[in-house]
Amino acid sequence: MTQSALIEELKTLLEPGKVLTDADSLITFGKDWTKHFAPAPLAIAFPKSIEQVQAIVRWANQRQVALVPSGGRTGLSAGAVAANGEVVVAFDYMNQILAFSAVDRSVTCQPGVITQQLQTYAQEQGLYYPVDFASAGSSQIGGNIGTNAGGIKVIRYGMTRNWVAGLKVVTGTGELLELNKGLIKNATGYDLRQLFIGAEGTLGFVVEATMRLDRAPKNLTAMVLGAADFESIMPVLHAFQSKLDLTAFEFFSDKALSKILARGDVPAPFDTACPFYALLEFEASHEQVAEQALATFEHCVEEGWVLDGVMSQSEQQLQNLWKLREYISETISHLTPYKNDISVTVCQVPAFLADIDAIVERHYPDFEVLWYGHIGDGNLHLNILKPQNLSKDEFFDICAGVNTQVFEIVQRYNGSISAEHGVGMTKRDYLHYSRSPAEIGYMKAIKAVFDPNGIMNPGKIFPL
Ligand code: 2HG
Ligand code: ZN
Repeated sequence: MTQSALIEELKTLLEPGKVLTDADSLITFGKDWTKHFAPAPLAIAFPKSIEQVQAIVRWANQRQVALVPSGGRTGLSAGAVAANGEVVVAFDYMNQILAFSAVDRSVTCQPGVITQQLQTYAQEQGLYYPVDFASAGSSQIGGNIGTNAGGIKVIRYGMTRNWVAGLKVVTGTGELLELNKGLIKNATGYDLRQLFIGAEGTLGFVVEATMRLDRAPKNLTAMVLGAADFESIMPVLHAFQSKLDLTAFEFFSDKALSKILARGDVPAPFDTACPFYALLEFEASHEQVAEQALATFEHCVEEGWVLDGVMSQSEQQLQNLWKLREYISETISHLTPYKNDISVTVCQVPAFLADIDAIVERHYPDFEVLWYGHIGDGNLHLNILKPQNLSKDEFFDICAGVNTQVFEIVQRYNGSISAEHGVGMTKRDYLHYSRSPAEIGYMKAIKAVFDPNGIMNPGKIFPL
């Protein structure tokens, strides 16, 4: 069948105008925030109902057409990139909040609901959706579930997985499954819901999700602390965690901070220059909590771990302190960073970071390296910036070599090659550094059960 005949057939499954093939749409909807792969989809399909999603999947099986799910396309691992003539299934028209239960503290959403839309909706009900990250204004719930998104509050609230009470999914055969149906307690064998969370659309499409909400936090307060050296950050974490329930514990290097300050629109936290900074957050629900935080800060200064610090006194100051950390990724995006999103257990972080730093310094002394991330969860973002004298391709080729060395260290520490961004295409060749051959074998067997014809996001997680 010709490509145009396929497109005409696809159009009959959807409402008029809901299949796009113009060059702009193919580029826009064919890629995410990664820069490694050129988008080349066949068409973009916009279903408006579960039935239409099922019809697309059945048709794709019949015609052996690969499908790529598309949410807010903010991914950083090319999990939503269509580079091989696939049909992109975009959920922009399935973007409604369908139901709310105050008693269950749950919201039922279509997959195209923007993360921030869910956060705002929760707030309007006096509740809280705690999964949060810089791209929450664009990313969609379906994509958050597909990648098991993490972000800045994981230390307290966990990842997206913790907040999914029920899922409706269309499997790779077009079958609709209702998984867990919002239950808290359900001991009836395999929890298939969990398989679809973090599956990056390789098993099927998430077409509806019931998300849990939490009580709203009271008087969130942030501190930014300047650490004497990297080793000091872990005792600081330990000191604060033994006194307070932290809602975040992030870090960034002086180099990362200098990029933020160069923007000119974010105030410096204080004047003292420090090699690393920690940003921590807690609920100052009453006076004693803030006093406890200040006493712990003083203890950290006396120990020589912390050189300077600041605590937010207003909502505006809280936001400004968060900008120091949350704006980093976007601020450096034009510098073509080579990204790594790696994790180890928290206690191993200092030795792990030192080992990676040594490798990069020894072999790639000309590369500018920025460290930041969710250090309270053991999740580090290693960003290497492209030197001006290298082309994008030359730079990424060299970085592939760095990757192997970094991932050997990750493997030695029993860490993860992707803490929160997913495997997608950028890390599929390295999966064996984090998962054993036996595990990968079982993973592939699971995919074959839900997607026997291999039409669901092929080439993601595993090589084609
Ligand atoms: C963050 O924590 C995001 O800011 C992006 O996960 C990380 O830019 C990155 O490498
Ligand atoms: Zn992150």
